[in-house]
Amino acid sequence: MLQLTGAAAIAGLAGCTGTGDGAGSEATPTEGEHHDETGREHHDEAGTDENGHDHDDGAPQEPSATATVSMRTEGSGQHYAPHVVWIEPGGTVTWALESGSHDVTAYHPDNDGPLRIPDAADSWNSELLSDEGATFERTFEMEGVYDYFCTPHEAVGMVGTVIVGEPDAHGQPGLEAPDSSLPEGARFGLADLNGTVSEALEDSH
Ligand SMILES: [Cu+2]
Repeated sequence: MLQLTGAAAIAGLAGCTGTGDGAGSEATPTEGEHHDETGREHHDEAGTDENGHDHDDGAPQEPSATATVSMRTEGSGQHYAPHVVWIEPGGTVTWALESGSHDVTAYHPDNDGPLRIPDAADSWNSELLSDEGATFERTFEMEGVYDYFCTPHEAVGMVGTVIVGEPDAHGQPGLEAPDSSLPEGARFGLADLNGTVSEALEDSH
C-alpha cells in the first residue's frame, strides 16, 4: 500500500498536482498476500476524477480575444484551469479565484525567478487573492510565451502559461527547459506546459 501511495503521488505531479489523494481509494485488494503489481492504479477514461476536476490539459486550438483562468484548491490539489490559454495580441486574460488563496506571478528576475516570458515584455505580480470571486486581469500586447506561477504553491507545481499571438517557438524563454534551481514540482509542471504549448504552436503552422 505504501507503493501505491508513492505511485499516486507521482501521477499527481505529472498532471495537475496533488490530485492523487483519492486515486487509490477504489483499489480493494481481495486476493490475500501475494499481489505483486496488483496495486496498479486505474485511470478513469472519462477524464474527470472524483473531484469532478475536468482535465482541461489539452492544447488550445487557436487564439481568442479574451480568456479566463480559474484558480482552485481542491483537497490538496492547487490548480490553474486551464493551464494554458491562447490569446491574440492585445487580448486580455482574467484569473478568477474559485477557492483557496492564489496569486499570478510572472517568471521574471523582478520576481526572483528565471526569465520565462519574452525578453522585452514587462513583468507582473498580482497580489494574493483570497476572496472567492476576486479577479486579476492583464492585457498582453507582445507576442510570445509567458509562464507564471502561484507564489504559495509553486513548489507543488501550480504553474501556467499564456500564449500570445503566433510567436516563433525558437527564442522563447518560456519554452526552454525548466531551470534546475526551480522546485521539483514547478519543473515537472513547466516541462508539461512546454509540451502543450509546442503542440499548439506546431499545429497552427
Ligand atoms: Cu496557488
